[in-house]
Amino acid sequence: MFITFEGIEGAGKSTQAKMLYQYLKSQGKPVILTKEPGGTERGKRIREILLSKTDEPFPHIAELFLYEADRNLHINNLIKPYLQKGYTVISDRYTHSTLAYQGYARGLDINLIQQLNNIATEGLQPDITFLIDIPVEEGLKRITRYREKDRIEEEDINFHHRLREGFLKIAQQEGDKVVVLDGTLPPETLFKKVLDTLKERNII
Ligand code: Z5A
Repeated sequence: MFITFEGIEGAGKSTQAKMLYQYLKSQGKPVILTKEPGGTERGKRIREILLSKTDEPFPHIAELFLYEADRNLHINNLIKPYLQKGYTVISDRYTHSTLAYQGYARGLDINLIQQLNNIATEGLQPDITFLIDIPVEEGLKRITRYREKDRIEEEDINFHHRLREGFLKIAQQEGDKVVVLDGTLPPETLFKKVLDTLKERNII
């Protein structure tokens, strides 16, 4: 099974992804936790290019291609091989992030991104996606509490509002493939909802 977590910065998706990984591991299930960008060796180098700050302009198309290149490495060198070995793969971010960040927030063409997502993933879609939704101000407050903002997090507040709205729109369009959860709930309450959903759908 392939499970992805999505959301704006500070939503708490990494926390939920880790909790699920630890839970499945404790049950003796074969499971791997990974992330985008940077789930592979080469991907880590791409991540550094994407998130570091320099004075050189970063055209949106160049950024988009790097996320898709990272994804294609991720699919071929990690996700597919582990799925073939019978592992559950949990990814902290995947294609919905590109639609939300590069599409809805940056304003690149949604159809173009969908096409590139299909090429990069070679058609591999998650069995389920959890969108952890949280108000923008709350998410940004959480991240500035524990670390310095990266290049994308420094975008203006309207960027972050477009991002959250974009994620919600994607979830609405994708129906029950994307489960929206309230990220303002305590981590344990949220995690119970994640587990209940996965059990109800016979995913775990
Ligand atoms: N990006 C993109 O533009 N296009 C793409 O296609 C892809 C990605 C794949 C990756 O950053 C960046 O790349 C990201 C999108 C862009 N944007 N930025 N910047 P990243 O991987 O470094 O960071 P992130 O994915 O944005 O994660 P994050 O900011 O660290 O947030 P999070 O994973 O949602 O949250 P967390 O680490 O679980 O928790 C954040 C804090 O909140 C922490 O102190 C927790 O203890 C606390 N927390 C967590 N859950 C809760 C609850 N439920 N209640 C209260 N407090 C909580």
